[in-house]
Amino acid sequence: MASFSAALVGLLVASCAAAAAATTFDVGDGHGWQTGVDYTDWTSDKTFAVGDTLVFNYTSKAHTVTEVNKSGYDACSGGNSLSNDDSGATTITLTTPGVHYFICDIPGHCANGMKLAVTVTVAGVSTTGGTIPAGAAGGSLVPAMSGLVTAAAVALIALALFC
Ligand SMILES: *[C@@H]1O[C@H](CO)[C@@H](O)[C@H](O)[C@H]1NC(C)=O
Ligand SMILES: *[C@@H]1O[C@H](CO)[C@@H](O)[C@H](O)[C@H]1NC(C)=O
Ligand SMILES: [Cu+2]
Repeated sequence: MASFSAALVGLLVASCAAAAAATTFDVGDGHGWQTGVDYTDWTSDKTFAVGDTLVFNYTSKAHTVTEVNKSGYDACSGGNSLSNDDSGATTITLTTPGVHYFICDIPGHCANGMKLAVTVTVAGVSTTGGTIPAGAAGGSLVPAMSGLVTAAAVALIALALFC
C-alpha cells in the first residue's frame, strides 16, 4: 500500500510539474516575429522548460522560422537547418533541454535581429516545498482505512502541496 501511495504521489507531482511547466510563449509578444525586434532582450526575463511551446506570429511567406545549430545562429545561415517553416503561425514545442536556435532565413532578416536563442531547462527539477516521506501515508493512518481512502488522502495532500 505504501509503495502504491508513493507511486501515486510521484505521478501527481510529475503531472503537476508538467502542467506548471507547460507555458506557451508568444515570441516577441505584441511585436511577433519580424525584423527590428531584440529577441535577446525578449528572452532575458523568461525561463524556458521542456514541454513549453513557442508561437511565432508573422505574415505567411514573409519570414521563416528556421531552427539551426549555434554555427548557423552565429553566422545567420539557415543552410543546415533542423526545421523550417514559413506558414505564418509556427508552433515549436521545446522537447529537449539545451539551447535552441532559431533564425529567419530571408536574406538580411537575421542580421536585422531575427535570431532567437532559447535556453531550455529540464522541467520539474526544482520543485519547491517538501516531499512526502514514502512511509508516512501508510504508517500514520488508521489501518482500518480502506486503500482507496488512503490513496484519496494522499492525492489531496499531494495536490495541496504541489499544485
Ligand atoms: C499576429 O500578428 C498580427 C499582425 O501583427 C496581429 O493582428 C495578430 O493579433 C497576431 N496574432 C496573435 C495570435 O498574436
Ligand atoms: C552545425 O552544423 C554544421 C552542419 O551539420 C556542422 O558543420 C557544425 O559543426 C555544427 N555546429 C555546431 C556548433 O554544432
Ligand atoms: Cu524575416
